[in-house]
Amino acid sequence: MSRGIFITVEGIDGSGKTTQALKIKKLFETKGRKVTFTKEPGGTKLGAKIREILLYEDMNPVSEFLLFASDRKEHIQSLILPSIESGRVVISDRFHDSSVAYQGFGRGVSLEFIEYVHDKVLGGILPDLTFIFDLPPSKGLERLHSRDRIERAGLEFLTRVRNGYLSIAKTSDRFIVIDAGRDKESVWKDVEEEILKRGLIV
Ligand code: Z5A
Repeated sequence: MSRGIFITVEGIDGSGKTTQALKIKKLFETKGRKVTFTKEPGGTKLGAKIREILLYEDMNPVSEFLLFASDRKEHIQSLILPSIESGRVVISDRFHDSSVAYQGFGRGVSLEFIEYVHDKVLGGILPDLTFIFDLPPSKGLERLHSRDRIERAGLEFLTRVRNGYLSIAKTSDRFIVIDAGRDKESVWKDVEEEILKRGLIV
């Protein structure tokens, strides 16, 4: 059986990560791998309900983080771990690093608390590879026309989130920062090259 692989895509809203994640999925499928393509929030049935609350209700930043963590617990237990254990490639559009960047750096929730919950409550699972699609927030918002309350939080907030991503990118070699301000094909070239370079396709 092939080894399970866990890949996540991260970045501010409108960074183009979903577009690139779909290309990663296609690449692995072309090579005969079974892929679980999922997202946070909302990768499970319960998560879809949590997502509705998260995107449209105002709340305290700690409550917000704990709801993202509840969504993640369900996601890890019912989909991510079983898929990895059965040898699939799991591609998740957002995961733990979104909480660090948005709730931690963006909203000021204690980074130690976020890491504690991740390690002790959610089991501490981390991706093999995380692409951070880096883009100036003004460019991301232009692409999206601000659809929900998190996107509407504005430029200052998204700048903190972006800087948060760039700061955590220095902490582990699982992170790859990609300049997302270019056309889709140029971005994809870099993503594909990194996947091949890391020997994830055999
Ligand atoms: N959130 C959080 O705060 N904490 C957490 O722990 C987690 C999440 C897990 C989820 O929103 C929200 O939850 C998110 C963070 C927060 N903030 N907000 N809002 P979502 O799931 O609804 O959306 P999103 O994750 O932010 O992604 P998105 O809005 O779908 O955008 P994207 O994935 O970055 O981009 P895209 O869908 O690939 O592309 C967006 C548009 O740009 C589309 O029209 C593309 O055709 C276009 N595009 C893509 N690439 C390019 C390039 N290279 N050039 C030009 N145009 C492009």
